[in-house]
Amino acid sequence: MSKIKRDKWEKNFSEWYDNVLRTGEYYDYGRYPVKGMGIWMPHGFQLRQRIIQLIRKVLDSTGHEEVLFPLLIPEDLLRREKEHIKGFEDEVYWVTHGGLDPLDVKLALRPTSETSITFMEKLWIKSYKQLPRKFYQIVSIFRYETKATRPLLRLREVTTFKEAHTVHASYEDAERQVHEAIDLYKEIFDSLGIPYLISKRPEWDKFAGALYTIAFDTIFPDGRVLQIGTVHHLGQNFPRTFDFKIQMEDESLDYPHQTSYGLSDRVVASTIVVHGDDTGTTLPPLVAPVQVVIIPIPAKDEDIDTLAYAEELALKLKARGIRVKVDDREELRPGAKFYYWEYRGVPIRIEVGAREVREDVVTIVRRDTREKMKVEKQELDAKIDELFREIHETLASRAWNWMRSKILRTTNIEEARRKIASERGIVELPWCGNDNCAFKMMEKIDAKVLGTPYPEEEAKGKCPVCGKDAKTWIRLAKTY
Ligand code: P5A
Ligand code: ZN
Repeated sequence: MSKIKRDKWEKNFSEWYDNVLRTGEYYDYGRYPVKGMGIWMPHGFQLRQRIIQLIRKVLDSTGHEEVLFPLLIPEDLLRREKEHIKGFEDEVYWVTHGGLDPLDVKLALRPTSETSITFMEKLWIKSYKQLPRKFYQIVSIFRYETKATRPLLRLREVTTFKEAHTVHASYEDAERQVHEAIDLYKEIFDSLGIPYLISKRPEWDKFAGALYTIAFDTIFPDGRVLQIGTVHHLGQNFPRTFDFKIQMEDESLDYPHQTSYGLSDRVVASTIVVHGDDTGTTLPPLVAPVQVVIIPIPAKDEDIDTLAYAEELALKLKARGIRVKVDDREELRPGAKFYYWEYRGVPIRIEVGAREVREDVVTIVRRDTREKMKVEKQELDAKIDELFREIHETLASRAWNWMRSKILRTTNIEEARRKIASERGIVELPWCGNDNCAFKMMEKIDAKVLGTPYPEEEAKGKCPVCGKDAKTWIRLAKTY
């Protein structure tokens, strides 16, 4: 049924990715003279903007309050929580001068904002009666990443960092917030048709300063795993080091509990990538900057004005709030226009030629399946609504099926090793819960531990390293 090819997408992903970002005018990377930093180009910027809108809508409607903190964090604040700074020490950019004067206190470009936000929360929040409180901001953060940088995937300036920070009177309430955050992230990823696997990260890979970390991962076409979002239970760690105490219900003074959770440019990248194919991508209609493109095919018969017909259609669609564009460029042939909009992921193309005008119909081509259909003009509105829904469903289920096909459950370490070596993806093995067994698996399979399924999932069988009864599954993969 599908005329979609995904050979380059799957076998030559790296090249495919760079090509789509550039040809589709999403993100210009590798040419600006600072490593790890790129430029959002107009089309990419529009997509990013719509994804931000979606994130805002989800957070605003669940009691999150948007704020905006300074970019700079004084050194002593950033250093207070010892585990936190240990985790970020190598990644911080420092501002050391104002003009020619050396600064008394070095200032960090925020790598994340737990410290600056906790500092202010202490001034704002005095009592359990003010809790819970949920803040978020969408800002640039800076991390001097030492692993190989990749456009949108590993940046040194993360420009679309959505960070949420919440405060609670009890451990349990913070844990409830972790669950809410997971549900909200599911909603966001589902709205974008991005498939995910949720794992509790192992102790040695949790966020610096957290009690535990729950992560969302997706699988990229090359079989490598990308972490696309994380939710952390921070416990009382930051309040303790900031001496941030509040009045509790039983009149005592105690430290509140926190959570934080974050998304980044990786969400925009994943939206482009998971719905990709050999001639670009299909963007989910919800966030596609252009949802319908109309291409007039010049008619030989001079009495027939395909452009006027196209513009009339566009006006009607626009009036219904649809993001529509008529490609009336004279210098490009229709074929070149098709190609141009395919890279930009436009979900629906309408072709208008002499026949369409004469018969009062339109020809519609779905970007996700390339299926072509003829529709009566007066049925166009209903057809577009139906197609938007169908395209979203088709994209999401294709992406989920593809990801599921890359996950292998096995009790055999050698089989897991072969699978990772030949096509990567994710392997799941029974695990006794002992860290040393996990390290052995990493070594033998030559992959990284992602963690254990969340919510917890019991595994039957034996740990293939020590032979003891397995408690749960453990996931391993090659990661970005
Ligand atoms: C949660 C928000 C935090 O920083 N503090 C505030 C917490 N968590 S995190 O896991 O370190 O980052 C959140 C998500 O951001 C993405 N990410 C990146 N994206 C692109 N380039 C980077 N260099 C980068 N670093 C982190 C990941 O998706 C991560 O889950
Ligand atoms: Zn074991």
